Formats: sequence, structure tokens, C-alpha cells
Amino acid sequence: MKIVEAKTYLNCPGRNFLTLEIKTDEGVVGIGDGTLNGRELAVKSYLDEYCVPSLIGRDPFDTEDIWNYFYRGAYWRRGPVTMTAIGAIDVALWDIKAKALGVPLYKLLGGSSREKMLVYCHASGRDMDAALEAVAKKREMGYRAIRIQSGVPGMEGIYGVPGQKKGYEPANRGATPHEESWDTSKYLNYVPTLFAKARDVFGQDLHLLHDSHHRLTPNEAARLGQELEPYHLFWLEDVVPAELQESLRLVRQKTTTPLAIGEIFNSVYDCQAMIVEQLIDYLRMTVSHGGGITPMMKIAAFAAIYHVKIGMHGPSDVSPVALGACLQVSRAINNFGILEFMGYTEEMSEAFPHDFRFEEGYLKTPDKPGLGVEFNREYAEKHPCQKAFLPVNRLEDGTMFHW
Ligand code: GCO
Ligand code: MG
Repeated sequence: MKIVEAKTYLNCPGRNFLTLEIKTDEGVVGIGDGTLNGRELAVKSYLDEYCVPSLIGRDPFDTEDIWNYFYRGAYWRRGPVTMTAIGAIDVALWDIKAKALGVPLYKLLGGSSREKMLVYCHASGRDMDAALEAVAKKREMGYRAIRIQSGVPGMEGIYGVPGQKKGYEPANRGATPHEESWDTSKYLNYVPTLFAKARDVFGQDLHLLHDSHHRLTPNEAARLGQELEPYHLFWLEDVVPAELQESLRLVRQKTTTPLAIGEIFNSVYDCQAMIVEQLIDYLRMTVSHGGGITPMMKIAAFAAIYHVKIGMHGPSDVSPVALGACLQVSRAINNFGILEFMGYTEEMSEAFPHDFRFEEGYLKTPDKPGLGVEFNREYAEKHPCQKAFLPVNRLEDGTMFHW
């Protein structure tokens, strides 16, 4: 089998998604997701200009060699744009392999380690009551694990709370990023009261999660982790920016609240120290941003040795193609923890028909061969890309801060 064509499509069926479609001489077609929120055009041009020509004529079954060609072969390694581009190629090739063999993809990754994958959804509100109301709704829908984000008294908007927009979408359309503002002490004083109330209302059975979105220093993170201990979170996410892996040492020594991190990591070199030193409980790298299925399987195996579980990033700003890849890997690995799942709008599902079956808090892999996700190109192409940016963030005095 040979690759005869590879093309990228950047469309906006509700939000921007970059899709790579690879065709073979035997008519089998595979798809990969290259969406990197707010940087889609950079990945598209990386693929179009630097990767696609080298794919033509290759055997799509050679995923190991092709992955190394684009990773090792390029002198300039790693980074979100490069790794997302390689990830799109790798996922599309695994999709082809599984379709050609007529099996769901997980069958090629070691087979089934479980029937269904525990997922967590988002619940958020402008204040505590609204956030808890959102939790109640999600619990009624059958979710067993819920991430809670709430507006903080005295702060204008905050990460994770959609505001006026319909549904969750952190990127804003326009020519430049929108600015938000932040105050760590208001946040730290409020969050433990939110979880105290949540446990009071919902009891111990529901898994609760929270995302600090990289905004705390190690010492602040340690304080938050300690103060949340009585409420038994499933995890506390992205407490520190973690460009410095050692920053988690202090947090880890001070709190038993489980820690999860990794949505902006793109290679094992972003997290090997925190895995080996067991500084985290869950690695949140996602397949598409982490270079694809080929490296993710290795990283998952490496993490398993150190008792670290995998809880992949699965926001609605990666397409159903990427989520499908996360589901297939999650089904196959032993050290699966949980998967983020926010669902997709009708428009998004029309562009990417898929059958992720949600049942009582769990998601099942589609029964079809390959990823089990399709690309409706005709529909997607009716929705051209609309430039959008993730916000930037400043402290209340104007200092640039982490978003
Ligand atoms: C999450 C993430 C997202 C990111 C988003 C950026 O935990 O799902 O933090 O909300 O902010 O993916 O594009
Ligand atoms: Mg997050």
C-alpha cells in the first residue's frame, strides 16, 4: 500500500479545526487532527510545506519509521506546532492501518484493556450557585466525574467560565487576543469554599476535579492542595506552569491532593522527571498535541512503570478525530485514569460524524474499523476558517501573567 495524496483542511464548523486527510493507492483514507487552538495556520503550513511532500509514495504501515522521519529527521525537534503536525500524520496513518485490516484501532495497540472509559465533563457558573446548578445538571445527565470552575467574587471573568458565549470556547474571534485579568489571592481564598459547598450538596460519591490553569507558584499550589484535601478531589489540574518540572516537588511534598498536568506538553521530555520522581498522579498529554499514537503508547508505558496514570486532555477545541484517537489509546492501555469529554455541537458532529457512546458516565469506542470518526469534507468546506486567539492574561496592576 502506498500514500498517494495528503491534504489539509482548515474549517470552522462552530470553531476552527485543522484536518489532515491521507489517501492511499488502495482507496483507504485516513484522517488526523492538527488543531492547535489559535495557531492552526502555523500547523497547516508546517504540514503543507514541510511534511506532505515527503509522505507521498510511503507505505502507511511504516508508522514507526515515518514518525522518526518527521521527528528525528527534522533537526528542529519538539514544540507544539511541530508535534501537532506530526501527530496529525501519525493518527491518520494508524486510521489507515486499522481500516485496511478491518478492525477498530485499539485492536492494533494491544487490544482491549476495558469495555468503557470513565470521562469527566465541565460544569461552570458565574458564581457558586450557578456552578453548583451546572454540576447538578451534569450529574443528572449521568456523569460520575465533574470538573467545577466558578467565577470568583471580585474578579471580572475567569478561565473556564464561558460568560456570555454559548458553551465553552476559550478562543475569541478577531485579529488580536482578548485580555483578561487575574488576582491569585481572591482565587485562593474562594476555591476551597466552592469545594466545601460542593461536597456538602453532592456528598462523597461524585468525583470532583478542578483546573488552576497554570497560574500558581509552587507554594501557592501547595496551599491550595492542602486546603482542598478534606474534599477529596479526583485531581487538581495544572497548578503550576511546569516549564520547570522540579516546581512540582514542593507541591507534592506538601499535599496528598492528586495532581494532574500535561495538556501543553508535547513530548516525553516535558515530563520525564515528574514521572520518574512520581510528582504527579495523572499525565494529561493528548494524542494529537503529543505527536500521535506512536509516541503516546510509549509515554503511557513509561508512565505505567512509575504508577502514573493517563488522563488525556480532550477539550472541544480538539476535533472528534483527536478525541477518537484518545479513546482508542485509552481503551488499549492498562494505566488509563480518566478522559476529558465535553461533547460536540451538532455542527461539529456533522463535520466529523462519530459514534462515541456515552453511557452512565463512561464513553465507549465506536465499533467501526479505524478511529471510527469520519470527515464530512463537503460540509466542513462550507465553513471557512475564522481567525481566533486564546486570551492573554494580566494581573490587576497590568503585569503580564500566565493565561
Ligand atoms: C482543559 C484545558 C482547556 C484549554 C484549552 C485551550 O483542561 O480542557 O485547560 O480548557 O484551556 O484547551 O485551547
Ligand atoms: Mg486544563
